[in-house]
Amino acid sequence: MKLYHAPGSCSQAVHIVLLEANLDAELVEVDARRHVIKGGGDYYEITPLGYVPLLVLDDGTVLREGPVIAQYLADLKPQSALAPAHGTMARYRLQEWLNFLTSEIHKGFIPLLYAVAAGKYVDTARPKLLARFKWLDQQLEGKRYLMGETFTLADAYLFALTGWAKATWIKSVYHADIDLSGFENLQRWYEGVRARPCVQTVLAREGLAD
Ligand SMILES: N[C@@H](CCC(=O)N[C@@H](CS)C(=O)NCC(=O)O)C(=O)O
Repeated sequence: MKLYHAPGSCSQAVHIVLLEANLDAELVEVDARRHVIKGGGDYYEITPLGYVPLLVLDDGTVLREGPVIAQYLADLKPQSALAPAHGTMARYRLQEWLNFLTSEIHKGFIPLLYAVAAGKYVDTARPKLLARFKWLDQQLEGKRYLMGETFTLADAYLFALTGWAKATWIKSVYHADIDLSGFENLQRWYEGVRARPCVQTVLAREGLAD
């Protein structure tokens, strides 16, 4: 398998899932802003959509969309418990989280990340995103992870996205300018995920360790 990814982007979630599931894949780094492959090559030749993550299986099958790639990987190793079994209510709960994260948080960040180009839209986008994070903070009350005691790929996804609000590299490149420090459950959860050995390894590999 080959995973096209960009450090610190949403593909970080898939990178975490790979390690948590103890799976091997060749990592191919992409500059997602310039759409070039590290070491040379036009990323648009790999995918006309131009975005990461992208998984290419050994038989050439291409799988796209982070939440789907993450589920595919988790299902290769059910014993990792990164995704509950298909057909169970818990699986639907996981998909509920993934859809929320992708549409409400991931894409909710976009106007902030591209604030200069977004103009006034950022004034409505920021409170909306903050409201979503506030709700997330409430959901994490008394819980170790999003789905309870077990770390799932929803945690990996939220971790990558929450990093966008915290990371100074984001502030220097984009203008996210969103303060999550008041959300205590979210902060506790974030530190708990960050301390996981696989997450530490991913952050180090992506050049984002403290
Ligand atoms: N719907 C896609 C969106 C992926 C996405 O937005 N990737 C960003 C990085 S977080 C990217 O590669 N952006 C470059 C671009 O859109 O040109 C998914 O969920 O996998």
